[in-house]
Amino acid sequence: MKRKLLIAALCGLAVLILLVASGPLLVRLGLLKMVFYIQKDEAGHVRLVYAPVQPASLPALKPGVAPPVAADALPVIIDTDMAPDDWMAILYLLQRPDVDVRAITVMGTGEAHCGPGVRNALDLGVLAGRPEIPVACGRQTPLAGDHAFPAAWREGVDNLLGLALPRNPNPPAAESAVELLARIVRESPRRVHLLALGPLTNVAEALEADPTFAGNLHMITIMGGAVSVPGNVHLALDNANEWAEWNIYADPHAAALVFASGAPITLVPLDATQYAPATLDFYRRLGQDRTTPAAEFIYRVLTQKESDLRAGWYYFWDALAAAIVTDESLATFQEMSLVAIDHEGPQSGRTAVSGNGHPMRVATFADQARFEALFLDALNGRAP
Ligand code: AGV
Ligand code: CA
Repeated sequence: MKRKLLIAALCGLAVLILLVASGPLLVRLGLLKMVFYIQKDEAGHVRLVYAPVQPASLPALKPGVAPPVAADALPVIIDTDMAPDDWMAILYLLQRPDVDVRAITVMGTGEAHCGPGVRNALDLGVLAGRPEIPVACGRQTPLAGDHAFPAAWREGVDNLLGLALPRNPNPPAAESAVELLARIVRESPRRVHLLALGPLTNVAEALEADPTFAGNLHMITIMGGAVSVPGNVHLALDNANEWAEWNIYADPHAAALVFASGAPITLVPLDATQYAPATLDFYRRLGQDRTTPAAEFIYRVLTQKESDLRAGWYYFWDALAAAIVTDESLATFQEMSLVAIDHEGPQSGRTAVSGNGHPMRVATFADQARFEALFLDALNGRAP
């Protein structure tokens, strides 16, 4: 009996090894689009996954053509940590004729590291026909504390989930992210809308460095926080912090400074983004409707994320915040007085309602169907 079990186990192991070992070869031969491989999951545990690989046979993406920027377009700076849904938010805004993206700033405290994050942002500019948009990076450590994103996530976004973009020949901006933010806001004849899609390290530093910065902004729209719903760091970390959302958690002191700055703030927390899950249905519709390099690239991104879509734990967090910048009627808002808890402890990074808080506009609901329609149209270059 014991012997039979042993033989069965050995056979199972042999089949497993064969599958893992032969996968890359079969993919190269074009015989396999899915492959078993060993991956670290969100908590850093090693697991065996069956997932699509970037087929070497995927055709290279061509540079896209930008829509002409309207004369009265909204000037926007995107401050981003260059995660996959940040790519979606960036491409959404670059494809909208009513938005003029003036700069992209990357913080070194989010999901991407500075080098790959800046490279990928420059290359997204090519994909959307805007290779001249300046891109700069900021500091690599939070203003306080040491909360970092999981290494496995950082590796995945740094290498574009194994995908490729057309190369941008332009170098990164000569300025730092904070210098670029401050200069664009100072020089803009119209007040700039700042869209913050990662930890608030750069935004806090710009507010500190330039006392005129807050007053010259039209609005800071922040994807971050969780007010009346659980946070999301506990889903990936084995900690008991059920309150914090990643972007606030990764640099809580920066968030506290931004909240207290007096700048006009629209917060798009998990309360609102829970209404924008990345669904298989949307993925399939995009599959039937992808006529631009930007739409094709996001289709490839979602293909790499297909198992996350099936599991229901991927959201269009940042793309929703970007869409709200262009069309406020997508969301329902409430005025709230909030603090970002920035001391170390089980609630570090929480965004809480408080009598000592700072007034801001908080999105608490989003219209999923209208968001998806706007997103699909913009990716395909169909003007609103
Ligand atoms: O908390 C949402 C923020 C967004 O800016 N990011 C992802 C978006 O870019 C962090 C995050 C939370 N859950 C994640 C995240 C997950 N499961 N995978 C990757 N990033
Ligand atoms: Ca982000």
